[in-house]
Amino acid sequence: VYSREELLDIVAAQMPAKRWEHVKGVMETSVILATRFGGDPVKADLAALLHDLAKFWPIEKQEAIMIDNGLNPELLEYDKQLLHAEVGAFIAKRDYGVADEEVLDAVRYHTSGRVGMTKLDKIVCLADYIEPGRSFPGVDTIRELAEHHLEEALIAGFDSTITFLLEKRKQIFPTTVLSRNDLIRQLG
Ligand code: DGI
Ligand code: FE
Ligand code: FE
Ligand code: FE
Repeated sequence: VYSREELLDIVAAQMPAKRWEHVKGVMETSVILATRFGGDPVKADLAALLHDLAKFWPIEKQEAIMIDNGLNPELLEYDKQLLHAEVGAFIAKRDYGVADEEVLDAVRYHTSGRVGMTKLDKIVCLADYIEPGRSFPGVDTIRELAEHHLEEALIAGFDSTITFLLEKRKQIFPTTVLSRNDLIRQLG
């Protein structure tokens, strides 16, 4: 089991400096959102620290980890950018000794979301969209929504991803759509 200080160094070593700046932005934003929306800031900080740990690992290595360990085979049919979330949660548990399943789930579902997202899942997924280093069309609208409305902001985040994928003529991972629908259903 590693301390938070040790994990900071370990995670930073897995990625280029620019991506590490993103991770620090997600940590900072996750803690703010947890405080704002009644989440656990300690878990939010840890999940944010871990969320992209495998993002810059070679895709072949990510695929091998998925296959060798029987992780969600459906993911292998879609964009390779989806794998790092599942692989990150697996490595955090197996190699970094992270045992908190709520934290591991927030890492696992930070890209696609899931039906029945926990508050921690929502916080990390939203922070990933709006951390200070992010710039994409519509990000400021999502930031404004995030001042008061966790779910509305997250729906806007998923909408921006789905729009981006449509424009690029990419496949949409069904869970991404199901997560968005589930949030809309919850709001009524
Ligand atoms: O890892 P990050 O870049 O910080 O953000 P992320 O984990 O949310 O990854 C988003 C990337 O995944 C983005 O380039 C779009 C791509 N992607 C491909 N298919 C899907 C998808 N993202 C989502 N949410 N859903 C998909 O179906
Ligand atoms: Fe990610
Ligand atoms: Fe995301
Ligand atoms: Fe990220």
